[in-house]
Amino acid sequence: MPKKNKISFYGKHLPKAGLTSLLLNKGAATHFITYESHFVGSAAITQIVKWSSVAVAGLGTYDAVSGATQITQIAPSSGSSTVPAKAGELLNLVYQITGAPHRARSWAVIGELPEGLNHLNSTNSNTDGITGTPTQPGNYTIRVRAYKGSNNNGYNYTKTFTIEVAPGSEPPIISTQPSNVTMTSVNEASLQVGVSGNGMKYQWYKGESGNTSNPVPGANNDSLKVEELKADSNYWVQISNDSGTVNSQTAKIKIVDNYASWAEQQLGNNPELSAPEKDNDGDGLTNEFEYLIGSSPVEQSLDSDTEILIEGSKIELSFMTKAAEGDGYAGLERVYSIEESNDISKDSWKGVPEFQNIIGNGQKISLSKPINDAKKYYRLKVNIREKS
Ligand SMILES: [Ca+2]
Repeated sequence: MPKKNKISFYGKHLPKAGLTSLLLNKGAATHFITYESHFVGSAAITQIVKWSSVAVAGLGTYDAVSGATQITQIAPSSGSSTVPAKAGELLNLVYQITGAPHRARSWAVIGELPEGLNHLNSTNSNTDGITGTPTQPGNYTIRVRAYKGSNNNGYNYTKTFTIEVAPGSEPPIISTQPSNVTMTSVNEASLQVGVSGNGMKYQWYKGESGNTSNPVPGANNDSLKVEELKADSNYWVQISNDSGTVNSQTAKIKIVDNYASWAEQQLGNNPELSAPEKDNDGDGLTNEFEYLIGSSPVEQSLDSDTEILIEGSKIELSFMTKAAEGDGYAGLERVYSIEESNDISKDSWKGVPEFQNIIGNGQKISLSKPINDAKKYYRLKVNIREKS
C-alpha cells in the first residue's frame, strides 16, 4: 500500500476526537492541548507538548513495521515492549494494532496497572492508551488485548508491555551534617556533608547557616578543607538539585592552640629547636617556660617588672601580667596565681585568697600583706589554659 504521507494515512483509520487526533495532528501545541484535555489535566501542559512531538515523530518507526498483525507502542518509546516512566511525572502510553483486517472494536488491559495510571479504553479504534501519573517506582508487566468485537468479544490479539517506573526526583536530603571541629591554628580540617539525592550542586559559605554573603570560592563539592585559621570560624553548605535546595547546619571550627602549635609558629618545624626543654636564645628559660610566661624563645628575656619590697611591717609584691595573644595563643588565656609558704616544703604551698587564676590582660597585680611570721615565701604560678 503506498504511503506518501504517513500521518494522513493513519488519520484515515482513526476517530477524530481525543488522543488519536493529538497523535496525528501536526498543528500548534495549543491545538494538541485542546484535544489532550479529554484525558489529562491542564497542569501537565509541558509534558503534553513534549510527548506530542515524540509521538508524531515516533510514527515513522512504527510505520516501518508492517505485515503480520501486531500491537506496537507508539509513545513514549516507539516500537519497544518496555515503557519508560518516572514517579510523579505524567505518562502517556499509546499503542496501536496494525496488520489486523478489521478495526479493533474494544480493548482490555490484563494485569495490574501502576497506581495512578488509567486505561483509556478506546472503542472502535486501532489505537488505545494508558495515561496518568504513576506514584510508585517499580516494574509492572501488563498485557494489552485488542478485540475484533465490542465488549471484549471475538478474535483478539495480545501484546505484553513492561512499564518501568523510575524513582522520581527528590530534593537533596542531608544524612550527615558537617561536624564541629576543634583544632590548632597550624592544623587543617576537612568538613564533610553526607547527602542523598541526584544531580546535586554544592556551595560552601563562611558564616552562619543561611547567610550567603560569604561564599567560599571554588568550594563546590561535598567536603571543604580549611586550614591556617587564626580565629574561631563557622561554615555551612547549601545543596541543591532540580527538585529543591537544603541548607546544612552550621559547623563551628574552634581554634585552640597548645605548646606544639605555638612552637611551630615561633620556632618552625625543626624538633631540635622546638622541643619544650630547649633554650635556643640561651636566657636560661626553656621554650616551654617562655611559652607559659609569654616571652620570646628567640630573644633573651629580662624580667624587669617584678618587684618585691619590704615596707615597714608589710611585704609588697607586684608584677605585670601578659595576655595570651599573638601567634600560638589562639583560644588560650594566661592565668596567674600567687601561693605562699612558711617553709617551702613540698606540700606547704597554699593559694593566697583573691590572688587565684587571675586572667592576664596586661594589668599590674599588687599584693600587700602584713608580716606576722618570722619567714614567709611567695611564688607565682602561671598557667596557659583554654579560654573560659
Ligand atoms: Ca629561652
